[in-house]
Amino acid sequence: MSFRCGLVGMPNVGKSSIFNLLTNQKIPAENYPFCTIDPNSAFVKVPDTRLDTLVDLNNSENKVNAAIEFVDIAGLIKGASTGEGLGNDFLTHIMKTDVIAHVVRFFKDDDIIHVNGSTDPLSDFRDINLELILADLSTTEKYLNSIKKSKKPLKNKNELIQDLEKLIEHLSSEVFASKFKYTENLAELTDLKLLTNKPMFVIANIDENNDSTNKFMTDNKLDLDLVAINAALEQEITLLSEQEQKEFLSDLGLADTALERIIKTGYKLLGLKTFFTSGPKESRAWSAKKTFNAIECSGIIHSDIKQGFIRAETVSYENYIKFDGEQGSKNNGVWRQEGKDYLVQEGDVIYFRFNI
Ligand SMILES: Nc1nc2c(ncn2[C@@H]2O[C@H](COP(=O)(O)OP(=O)(O)OP(=O)(O)O)[C@@H](O)[C@H]2O)c(=O)[nH]1
Ligand SMILES: [Mg+2]
Repeated sequence: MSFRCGLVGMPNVGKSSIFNLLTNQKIPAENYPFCTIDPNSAFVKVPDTRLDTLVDLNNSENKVNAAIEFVDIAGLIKGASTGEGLGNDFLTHIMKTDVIAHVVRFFKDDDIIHVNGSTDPLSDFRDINLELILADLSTTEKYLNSIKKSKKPLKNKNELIQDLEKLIEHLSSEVFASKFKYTENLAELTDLKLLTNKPMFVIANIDENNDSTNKFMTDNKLDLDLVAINAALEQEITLLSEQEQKEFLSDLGLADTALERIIKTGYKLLGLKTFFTSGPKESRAWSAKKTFNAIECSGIIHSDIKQGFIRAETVSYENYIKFDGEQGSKNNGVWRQEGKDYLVQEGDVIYFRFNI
């Protein structure tokens, strides 16, 4: 269960540079607006030191990290929802993502063209959000029309029409769909897909002298997460060893790399947890929805395991390490037998018993 994080924002704000930084790629990131046309995507391993420890402990032949996919999307400008700039292909690209990383330019550099002439994080941010809302408005209006015209007998048709009209009114007041109180009727509409229903966080592309992110958050009255990245600086330090990078970042008061901070935010917004499978052949980290029980987690590994599920033999990561693996955990009475309804905990090491 990997998730897809889309980098969305104005042209020339550093989306492709951040994409390169996160994914270790070298796609073009040049000083001209709309440098990116088709989206670029790449999978990145989710770093997890617990997995490294499991590999060492079991001498595993293979290590498989959980993965996250980043998609670098073309820049949007005011009017994009009606076809300005590169048109509204962006709708489809953003629609395919699970979480939106809204990249906002805070860095000042007169040499780097800004499509509006000058850097104004707040107004850039609002312009892009408005385009997303307008795109949703148009989607909802089309949807409403198709319901009105539909000859198919629909249960609760009148209520549905009223609910859609309320949603249109809400979007018209320039507020994200995620803030709308969905009725059961509307929540059931799996084919009404809206961009502003997706979880969003801000990536602030800052520089040494321009970290006005606190002011930005207060002025915006935002309850969104914000990850500040100095893309130019972090790109430079990728040449250093991992240890040197950590030291450099900690001197700046940052405990984690940009990638780690983004992954933490994504996991939080999407409500994800990690569990492990580990043995001499392979140690692997899996991501699952926080709400997933043992049988649902087993299905992430393979549908056969889910189908033939017998039980989950489970131990917490801390105990697994403390008692030196499976045998030690069994000897010390911390190796548990759990049924299909067991709510898997963050960091559990699991051995699924199944029968096919
Ligand atoms: N000074 C400075 N320049 C940066 C920074 N991040 C990116 N740039 C430069 O800004 C220009 C645009 O960067 P890109 O990463 O291509 O921007 P983009 O958002 O992908 O642009 P589009 O693909 O056109 O939408 C490039 O010349 C980058 O080198 C930064 O943090 N500081
Ligand atoms: Mg780009």
